[in-house]
Amino acid sequence: MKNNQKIALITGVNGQDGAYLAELLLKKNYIVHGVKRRSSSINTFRVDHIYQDPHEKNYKFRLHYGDITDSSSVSSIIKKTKPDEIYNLAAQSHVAVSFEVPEYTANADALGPLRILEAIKFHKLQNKTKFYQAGTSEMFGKVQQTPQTEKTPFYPKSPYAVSKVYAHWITKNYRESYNMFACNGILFNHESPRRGFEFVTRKISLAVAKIKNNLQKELRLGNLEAKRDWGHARDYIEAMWLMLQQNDPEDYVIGTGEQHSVKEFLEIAFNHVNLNYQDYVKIDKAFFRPAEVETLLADPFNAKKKLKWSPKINFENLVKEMVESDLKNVKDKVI
Ligand code: NAP
Ligand code: G4F
Repeated sequence: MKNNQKIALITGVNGQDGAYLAELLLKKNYIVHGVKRRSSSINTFRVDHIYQDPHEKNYKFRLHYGDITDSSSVSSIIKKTKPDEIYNLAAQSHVAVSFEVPEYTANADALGPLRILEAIKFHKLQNKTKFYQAGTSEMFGKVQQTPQTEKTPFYPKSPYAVSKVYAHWITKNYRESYNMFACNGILFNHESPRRGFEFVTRKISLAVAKIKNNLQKELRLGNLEAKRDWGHARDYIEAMWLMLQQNDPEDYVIGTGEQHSVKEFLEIAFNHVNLNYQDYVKIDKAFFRPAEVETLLADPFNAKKKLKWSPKINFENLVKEMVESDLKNVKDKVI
């Protein structure tokens, strides 16, 4: 290991964002440690292409078993790796699921970041280790002002969002109490061909590919009127990294400043393969939530000004990239 080589630790490394971030950091010559949790089926498919033999001496990428609901594993991984930067991306990240497993969601999404912050303090790494917390626009919930900025008050509408509000404030509290370099990214929805299958965008892109290939007949969805500020995950992980490269730790809203409905996503996705979504989509009450977030729209002014960050991939290209990728997945029979 060279002296100037930075060490990063990513929790949730096999998630959509974790995999893109690991690639970005490796490209920037970091040594990257990732936390994977034990599962009865293999769950490292998004990072398999960068996997390295754990016996490799000059490794650049290494995975560790751990779980952010387990303080001892969090503490021992941080002690072992002594990272310059920790990106806490691990979470039970599905809003609808959080209504079904609220206590687990709080344990992972609220107390998980607390466990990491405590471990940094316990191992006296607060002058070395910078911390990124994966915050969310869901915290704005029943929006109190449009568009939403870093100053917009939170009004969370799900166990997921309430847990993330705790995570936001505990990160800020450790920054102010212990002078830690700790930042909250308040990220609006971001998608990609690596998005989990149960989120609405990926559910649509995969359905389009299957319907086009006569492998699926209809697509059952919930609220089509919901509006989101949708960007591309590849753009958003750049913003996470930029936050930790600044002189001072701050919280930033990250989004495109453009809003689209689920219906608009459907229109572009189905039109791309010359189909009309109205012929295939059925509304199913099972996909409505006990409480819905109707509208989210970012004002990423601070990120543009201070981080010099702006999104490169627009909504239409995002939708088309996801559909194209799933058409290929279906053709190659990898899904
Ligand atoms: P994702 O694809 O669902 O990935 C979440 C990752 O966390 C997965 O690798 C998962 O592991 C891991 N994980 C879950 N529970 C864990 C636990 N108890 N211990 C250790 N690891 C655990 O989510 P994403 O879209 O990449 O999002 C990354 C982060 O940003 C999340 O915190 C999410 O809440 C937040 N966020 C996402 C968005 C968005 O639009 N994507 C917007 C705002 C904020 P498995 O692979 O084993 O399941
Ligand atoms: O794709 P979604 O499940 O994303 P949601 O709830 O906005 O949450 C995502 O973005 C957050 C950032 O704001 C993240 F913090 C969070 O981790 C996650 O990544 O749903 C988007 C919209 C909702 O209004 C939902 O009600 O689509 C609507 N929808 C309609 N039918 C559906 C469906 N959502 C899902 N998942 N499945 C449906 O069948």
